[in-house]
Amino acid sequence: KGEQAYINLCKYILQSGTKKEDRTNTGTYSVFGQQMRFDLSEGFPILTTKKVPFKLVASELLWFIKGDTNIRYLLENKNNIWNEWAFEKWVDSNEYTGPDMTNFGNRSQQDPEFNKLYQSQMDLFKEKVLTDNDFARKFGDLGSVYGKQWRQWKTSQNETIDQLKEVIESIRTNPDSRRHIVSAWNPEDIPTMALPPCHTLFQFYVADGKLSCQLYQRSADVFLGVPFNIASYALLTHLIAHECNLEVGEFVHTLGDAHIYTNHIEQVNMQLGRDRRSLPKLVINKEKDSIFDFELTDFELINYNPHPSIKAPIAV
Ligand code: DHF
Ligand code: TMP
Repeated sequence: KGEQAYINLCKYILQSGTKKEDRTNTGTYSVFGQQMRFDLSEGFPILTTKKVPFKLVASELLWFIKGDTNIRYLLENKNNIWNEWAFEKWVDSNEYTGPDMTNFGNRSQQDPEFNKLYQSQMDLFKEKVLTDNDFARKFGDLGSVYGKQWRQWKTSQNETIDQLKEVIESIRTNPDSRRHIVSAWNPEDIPTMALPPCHTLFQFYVADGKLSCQLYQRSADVFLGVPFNIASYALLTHLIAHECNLEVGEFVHTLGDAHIYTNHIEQVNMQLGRDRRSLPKLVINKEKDSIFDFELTDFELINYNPHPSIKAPIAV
């Protein structure tokens, strides 16, 4: 349970995972079908064996909740976690006239000269997304990703479905329902997405006055993505419980392809050598109740004293 489940998963993948090639040409150790459980009443389940940047988790979640799919909002909040996938669309387009950026993810890790070029193009890209509205509209947008599907799922009748609003309404009015589901997986829209959704579908469950959430994540970068995903869905569950006057129950994290990239192994081993610490508490501004009104300053983690962060390259 809890962070120990995460640690056990890492050990299990390193010991028993299949060596498996992947889309990014990085290589992984991978297992299929795993589940971790986090009791949210025991404290906020952010990892303590490495520092996870909570503010970045929170601004990404607020971005989903707003229904936004453009990285401009993230950049305005100094959040760079989605840059590569927007940048890729730009450098692959015929409007891009700079140096060749083919395969920039791998090359920037292997070739220091290229990395300098890449960093300067990335800085230029960020500047343009932040200051040029037309450019941002064209290249800052990741397509019909999470925010779009959660808030404005397009129907065949050209109407939209606000899945997030509806699920909150159904939790409030019909807590026993077994249909509290939000899906980001929209087969028709997959071709328009910079990255098909990794956190694919989630379901809420109410029992004994407590709200639980289960996520099905089809693909899980266990070192970089998963610590964010755990904290993000824990935060989402807290916010919805707050709005629905429920206590928090469990976050159940179910993983499809759960993998550790071969260039993260050293980092994972370092993390496995550390002891767990006590969990922080999440404090939410009591004056607000709608999930759609929250801002970054409305929640805070107290007593989060993790081991230092551990850097690792992300597979693009
Ligand atoms: N691709 C891959 N290969 N793995 C991912 O986890 C992933 N996640 C995405 C988009 N594409 C992805 C969105 N979420 C980081 C964390 C989550 C995330 C993207 C990136 C990340 O790099 N985290 C660093 C700190 C980043 C920072 O401080 O700016 C970390 O050490 O946790
Ligand atoms: P894929 O589309 O080929 O599965 O690649 C997506 C990669 O990103 C994969 O390593 C999983 C990882 N990922 C997460 O772990 N969590 C996330 O939230 C996101 C967006 C991606």
